[in-house]
Amino acid sequence: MATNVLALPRASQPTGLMSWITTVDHKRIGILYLITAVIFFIVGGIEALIIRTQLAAASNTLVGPNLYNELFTMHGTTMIFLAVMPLNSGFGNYLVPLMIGARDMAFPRLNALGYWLFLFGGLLLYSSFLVGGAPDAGWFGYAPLSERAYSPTHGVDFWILSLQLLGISSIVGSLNFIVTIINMRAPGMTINRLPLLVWGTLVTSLLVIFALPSVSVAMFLLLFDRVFSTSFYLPNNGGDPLLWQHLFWFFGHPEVYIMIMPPFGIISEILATNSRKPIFGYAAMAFAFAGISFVSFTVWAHHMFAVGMSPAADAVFAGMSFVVAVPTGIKIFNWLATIWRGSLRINSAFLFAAGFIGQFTIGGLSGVILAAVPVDWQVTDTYFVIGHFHYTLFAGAVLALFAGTYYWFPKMTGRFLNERLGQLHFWFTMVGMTLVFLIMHYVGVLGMPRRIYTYGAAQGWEVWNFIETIGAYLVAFGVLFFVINIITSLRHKATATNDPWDGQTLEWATSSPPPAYNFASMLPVNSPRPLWDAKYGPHGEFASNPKTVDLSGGGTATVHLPSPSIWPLVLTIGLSIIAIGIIFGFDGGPLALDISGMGMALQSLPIGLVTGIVVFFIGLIGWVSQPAS
Ligand code: HEM
Ligand SMILES: [Cu+2]
Repeated sequence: MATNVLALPRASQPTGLMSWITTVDHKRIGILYLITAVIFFIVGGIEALIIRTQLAAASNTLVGPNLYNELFTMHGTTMIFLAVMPLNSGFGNYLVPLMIGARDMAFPRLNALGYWLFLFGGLLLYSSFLVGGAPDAGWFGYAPLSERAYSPTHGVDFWILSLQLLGISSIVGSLNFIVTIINMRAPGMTINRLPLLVWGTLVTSLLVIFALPSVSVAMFLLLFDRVFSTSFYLPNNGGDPLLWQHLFWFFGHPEVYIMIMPPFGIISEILATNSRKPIFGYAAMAFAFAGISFVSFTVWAHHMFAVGMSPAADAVFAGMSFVVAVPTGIKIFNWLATIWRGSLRINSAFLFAAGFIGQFTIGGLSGVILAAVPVDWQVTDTYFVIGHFHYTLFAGAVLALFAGTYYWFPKMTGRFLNERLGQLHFWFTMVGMTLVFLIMHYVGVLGMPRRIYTYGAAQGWEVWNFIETIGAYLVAFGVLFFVINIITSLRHKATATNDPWDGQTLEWATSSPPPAYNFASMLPVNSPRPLWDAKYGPHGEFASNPKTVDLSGGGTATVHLPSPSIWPLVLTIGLSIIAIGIIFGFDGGPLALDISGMGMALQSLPIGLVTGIVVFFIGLIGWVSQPAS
């Protein structure tokens, strides 16, 4: 990283909107990720509310079966790929370089590319609503349901191609995190001193690299089936639907850990600081991250017990699924031990983190129940499963991400979020989510299948569904308080100091918000808590008279920073046009130019695809010919 003292001339720096469009600053990119992902979270939440409103009464007619299929598919896809994963990327981008004492990510432009691909992937997915229908085959898109014959609109094509864009986004983001964490740490910040959020991000990035290609391949094969009439998954022509399921879940199971490990890291940071103790069992926590990720590659077929695998396969996948509980349990006990006898600061961040431990544990336990093959046979595809995974994803990932927002908002904006609104948000969320998701387990055991748009009064599910829907609205009110809180707090005066929570890690050693170059100087790093060591001494010797630390240089340092770039956006636009060109460029689609009269072997030219490739190469050439800084 360049540390020569050389500031860019002010005039060449874009300002206003342009400065955001061309930014390569990891903090700004992190904030773009966070804002965009919160908007998608709200959209996915509105879809959930429509689903829940439809199911509130028996034989309801608010939405019909087709729209219902689109709604749950879009809800699931949105929450996973457009809300939780990018929220993790947002926190990671903002915090990882600060926590390891770096000036930026290793590849700042690649970082911007990751954000633009995320935004355009999301927009592409949602544009399907406007042109003929959204995807409707569920978030795991089982073939042959997702084949052209059973899902004839372009919805699934949009789904495939936007997920490919999002996939590239995740891969480049993960490579960037891995290289940054391996190569850019401050002197003394060895692997066994990394803050746990950095550990969580590192492990998640490795999972993305190993798991995502599987689903990318699966989706290309499905695209070939749909666009070029191959038959990878069509049994009539010798294809195999189970191939899809294996390729999908080889990604799909690690995906749940991809979503949950950065939140594990967030929780660890918050509980330690707010208990005014070091995290309990640091090494065990780090090993548990590694253990969970390894085991997560050996359990994918627990999503497929009902397809009729051999008893031996069932037994192995069930056994390995039980094993996941061991490292996860280690984490839960270590979090409890961290709080134990701490001098607790009970604020919104702490409440959400503590709520996470309790609720996530319930999700983990129902997971162990589901791993028992005969139980799974009974409740597979019922609301029991929906209840289980919302306990891990909502009670897990989302609660932790709320906690992280309350905790790091002062660092990112210089402003505190309001505590009263925060606690209202917390209680509405806790009560609401328990009503929705706990009751789901019960109606599931009563036999209510997932993905049904209505049910008869004689089933006896109505009262439970009604209560669930009330719960969903409580959660929505909680989110409303959260959004109001963010908007009103941004209008208040900036009162946050560098280190409002007496933090342990380096992000609290610079100003709030940090200067563009993060740090003007660096602390020696001799433990996972370099800031505590600096304030209190390695053995707490200055505890009664802590030293103050400010590494920001008061905004006076001049540091050579990477120059802004428009090319990541251009490259993304090219890839998006390619995607649209593929969807509409074949089978006589509107973007297929008829050239049959020109006497060439080719009958039609996919002009969208060709245009996209041209734009993509313009972007690429611009990118490589712009100097790195
Ligand atoms: C207020 C919060 C939420 C509510 C009320 C809610 C409600 C629901 C309901 C009722 C279904 C079942 C639809 C059906 O099978 O007919 C569902 C499915 C699903 N939800 Fe949520 N959800 C919420 C938040 C989340 C979050 C945060 C995530 C992920 C991070 C998520 C991921 C999913 C997924 C993956 C499905 C499965 C979709 C499918 O079957 O293809 N949900 N949700
Ligand atoms: Cu799984």
